[in-house]
Parts: sequence; structure tokens; C-alpha cells
Amino acid sequence: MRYFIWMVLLGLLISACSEDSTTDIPDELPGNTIKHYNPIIKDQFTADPAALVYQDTVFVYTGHDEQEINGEGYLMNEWLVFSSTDLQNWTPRGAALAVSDFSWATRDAWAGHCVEANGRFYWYICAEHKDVPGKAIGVAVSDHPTGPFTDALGHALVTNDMTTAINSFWDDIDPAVYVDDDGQAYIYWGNTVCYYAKLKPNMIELDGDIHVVEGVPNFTEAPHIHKYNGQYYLTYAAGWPEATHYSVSDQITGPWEYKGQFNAVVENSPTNHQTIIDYEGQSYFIYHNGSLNTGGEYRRSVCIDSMFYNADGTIRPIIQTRTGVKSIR
Ligand code: FUB
Repeated sequence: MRYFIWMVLLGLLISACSEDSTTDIPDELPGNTIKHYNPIIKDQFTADPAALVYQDTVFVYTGHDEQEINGEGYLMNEWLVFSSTDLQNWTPRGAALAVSDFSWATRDAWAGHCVEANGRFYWYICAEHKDVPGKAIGVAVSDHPTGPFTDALGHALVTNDMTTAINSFWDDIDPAVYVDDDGQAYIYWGNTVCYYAKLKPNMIELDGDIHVVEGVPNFTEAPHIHKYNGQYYLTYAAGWPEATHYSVSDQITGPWEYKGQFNAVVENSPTNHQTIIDYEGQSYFIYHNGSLNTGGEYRRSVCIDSMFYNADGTIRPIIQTRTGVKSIR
């Protein structure tokens, strides 16, 4: 009899576990009314978020993970845009840009970053170059945050032969642009090595040399600059699987002082790609994981959680949640 009861209990446990691993994330947990707002997009796989606050709206620019279940490698042909004014309801604004919009690119719509400057919107992207072996960085421009975007140059802004700190085909990925208070823009990017350069006022040409960033130990990729209380924060994906680390500086060009990890490895994805915004008096950390049903390394999902600082300006560890953030309306 005791054996029978144990077997029944074991059966119930196994069925509960398998149900959990094959069921999509529900909007509400059974028995209560807690809603799951993470991931923010539940009907397609999204990765590598970059966020822009423009007027009263948050725009999130993402890659589109199109790999099939159990498929190997990134399959990414286009970038998507979503918008929200309450951080819980996200409106799809379509596939505003694709690899095919860049005549010099062949595949791999990897991480990008869209910023506003001089009343226009510049979307820096990474894709495989058709003539210069390796990844390259390009830039598209639009008069509206949701497009239509067109290639601003007709050629890449950065190609693999322009960066020689390491011998790699993918050190020119993950562009992130910061427009400083005086209007000067800087572009950061990299894999294994972190690079930066000034941008000319036209936003589509480098102004001077490409520099290697020091003071970002264990740098893997996904550099991102933001400012808090007059200090610059360079956050980045470190190690493998990636966690998010950061360094701070009084100047955007460094020297950078390493501060450590503030976001742990995410659920079901070895990559970890962040963007940070302030919106209506609160800081937010937007990232991706592989938590959606059938998700994983090549089928990721964008999430948002709150971000807090200590009094000394250090970043408190991010608490990754399924519930997401409170509606601000
Ligand atoms: O999505 C392709 C690559 O994976 C990105 O460029 C990296 O940041 C990592 O998330």
C-alpha cells in the first residue's frame, strides 16, 4: 500500500514538472491574479533589446530569433520594434529593418541600437559583410522612431579590417551609441575586445581613431553606456554563460573603474544582452532570456525588470521576475 501511494505521488510530481516545462507562461498563476508580464513579447522570439525613450513612449528595438525548435545557430534576418507607455502592454510596430535593407550585408541581424539625434532616428546594426569577411556595423536612418528606415550610407560604418586588436571575424558586433549632453555622440561595440569611437555630428561617420576600452574585465560583448548622477556606466556581458557586469567613469572615454556583476546568468540562455532606461522617475533593465515555451539559446525573449542604485551609486543586483514591472499608469 505504502509503495502504491509513493508511486502515485511520484507520478503526480512528474506530470506537474513536465506540464510546467511544456506549457507556455500563463498570464495568471492558478489560484491568484498575479499576471506574468515577462517576457514582454509572447508570440514571437525576440533578443538583444535596445530601448529609446522618446516623448512619452518607450520604444524597444529587438532582433528576431527565427530558429526552429532544436535548430542550431542564430537565424536572424530582421529587427523588430515594439512600443509601450505603461511598460506592461507592448504594441508591435513591425519589422522596421531587415538585413536585405543593407546592400552590403548577407545575413545575421544581430544586436543593434537606435538613438535620436538632431530630430532623426539612427539605428546602428550588425550584420555579416558580403565582401569583407566577418561582421560589420551599419547605420539606418528615419524621421520617425518606428521607421521607415533606410541605409544611411550604402556601405558599412565599421568593417572587420578596421579593427585589429584581435584576429576575429566577430569583434565588430553589438553597437551601442550614447549622445552626451553636449550633443557629442560615441559608438561602443565589440566582442572579446571593447572598442569605441567618436561619431561626427552627422551621426553616420566615425570622427577620428577607433580606441580599445580598458577597465572592463572579462568583457564578452553587449557594451551599453548610460549616465546616472553625473557618472558614466559602461555595462556589458561578461564571461560565458554571460552575466552583466559594469564599470564607471567620470568621463565617457574613461578611465573605467570596474564595479562587478549586477545581473546573473539568465534562464535558459547563455547570452545576456541589456539596455537601461529611465522612464517617469524609475530605472529599468531590459534584457533577454530563454524562458518562453520552446525557448532557448537561439529562441530568446525580451524581459523588463526594475533597476535600483545604492546611495554610493553602485547598482543593486537585478531581480529577474516573471511578473515584470508594475504598470506606471
Ligand atoms: O543575437 C546575436 C548575438 O548574441 C548578439 O549580437 C549578442 O549580443 C548575443 O546576444
